[in-house]
Amino acid sequence: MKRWPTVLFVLATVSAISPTAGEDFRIADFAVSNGVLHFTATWPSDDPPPDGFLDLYCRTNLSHGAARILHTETNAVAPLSFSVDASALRDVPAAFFLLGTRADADGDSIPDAWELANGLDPTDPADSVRDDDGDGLANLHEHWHGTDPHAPDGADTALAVLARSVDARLAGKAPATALPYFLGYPQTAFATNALAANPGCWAVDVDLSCESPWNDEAKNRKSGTLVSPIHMLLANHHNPPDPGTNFWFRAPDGTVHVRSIQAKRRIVSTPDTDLVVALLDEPLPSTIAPAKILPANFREHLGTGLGLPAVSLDQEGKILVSEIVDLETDEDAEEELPSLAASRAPLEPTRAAFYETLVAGDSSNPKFLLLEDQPILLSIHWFDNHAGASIRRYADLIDAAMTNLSPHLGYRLETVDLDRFRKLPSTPR
Ligand SMILES: [Ca+2]
Ligand SMILES: [Ca+2]
Ligand SMILES: [Ca+2]
Ligand SMILES: [Ca+2]
Repeated sequence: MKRWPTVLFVLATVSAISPTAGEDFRIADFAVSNGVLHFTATWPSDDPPPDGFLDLYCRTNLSHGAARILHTETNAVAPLSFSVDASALRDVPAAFFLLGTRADADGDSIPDAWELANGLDPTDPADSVRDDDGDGLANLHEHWHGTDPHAPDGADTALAVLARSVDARLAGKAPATALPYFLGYPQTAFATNALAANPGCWAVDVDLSCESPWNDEAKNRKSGTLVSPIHMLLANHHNPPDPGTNFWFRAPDGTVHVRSIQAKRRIVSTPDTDLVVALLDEPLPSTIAPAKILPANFREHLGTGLGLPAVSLDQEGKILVSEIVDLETDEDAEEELPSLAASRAPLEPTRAAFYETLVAGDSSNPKFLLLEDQPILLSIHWFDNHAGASIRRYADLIDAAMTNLSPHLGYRLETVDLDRFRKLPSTPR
C-alpha cells in the first residue's frame, strides 16, 4: 500500500527573504498522484526569476537534514506547471517544499532559498564561511556539494581538507606570537646563515623550504619560490636580481643551501603576468621541496574556491591568512589584469585575526593553499590585497620558460592530486 507524506506545504519566495512573504508566488492544484508531484505556480510577469531559474527544494525531516533540490526550471515563465518525480517520497511521513529563485540578498553566493531551507541567515554573508557541523565544509561549500550543513557528511572533500588544514592549526593560537614563521628574521640570520623556525608559529610544521626568504636588497626582502629543483619564480616589477645574485634555502632540519641565479626569463603574456622564471646554478637537494601547483581539473573539486583560506608570506617572514575570492579569475584586457588568484580579508573571524593587508614591499612573496602539510602555490604577490597572477593559468608558459632555460633537464611544474577526494556534483549550483 502506498503512503505519501501526510503534511505537504509550499513556502514560496521570489525576491523577498521573509518566510512569510510568499505573496509573489501563487500555488494551485497541488497534488501527488502515481508518484508524481503536480502543481502550478504563477507570479507577477514583471518580476521574473533572476536568470530564469526556479528551484524546488524538498526536505523530509523537518528537524534536521539538508534541503535538496528536487527539481530545477531553467527558463521559468509564468504560469508554470510542475510535474516532478516524487517516488522517493513514498513512505515519507512528512515533507517540506520550498520554491525559490536564485536571488542572493546578502551576496554570499548562497541563494536566499537555500539559506532559508537550511536554517541559515539570508541577510548575513558571514554564515557562508562558517562550518556549523564541524565537518570542515563551510556552509557555502555544503551548498556546492549538496551536503547537509548540520550533519558531518563532507569530510572526504578537498574543500573540507583544505579548510581544516588552516583552521585546525589556527585554533588556540595567538596572532601576536604565532604569525612569524622565522625567528630573528632576517637581519641576524642573514649574516650567520642561521634562520630559526618559530616554534610558536601556527604553521611551523608546514614545509615551506621552497621559499627563499633572504634577499635583503634595498630594504625589501625579495622572496623567490622554488618550483623545480633548479627553477624559481620571482616578481618582475620587483626588479628580479641579476645573474650571479645568491639565494638561500633552508631545509626543515635547519640546513642552509646557497644557490646563485644563472639566467632568467620573463613570462610574456597580454595582459602582463609580472612573472619571471630564474634558473639556478645547480639543483637543490631533495630536502628542499619545490612548490607544487593546482591540477588542471581543480574546479571539479574546488569550484571557484570562494571562501577557502589561503596563506601568504610577507617581507617580515610572517605567514598570514586570507580568503579566496577566485582561484583563477578571467583575464581583464580593459583593466590590463591577467588571470588572478584573488583573495579578500577573511569573513571567518579566527582567520581574520591572522590577516594583514599585503603592501608593496611584500611583492614577490608566495600565496598558497595548504593541503594537510603540503603547500600548493597559487600566486606570487603583485598588488592589492593578496592578488597575483594565477600560476595555474600560466603553467604552460612557465613550463615553456623552464624548458627554454634548461632544455636538457626536462623539469616541469608538478601538480598535486586531488582525485582521491569526492568531486563536486557534475552540475555545481
Ligand atoms: Ca545569500
Ligand atoms: Ca547568508
Ligand atoms: Ca560543514
Ligand atoms: Ca555537512
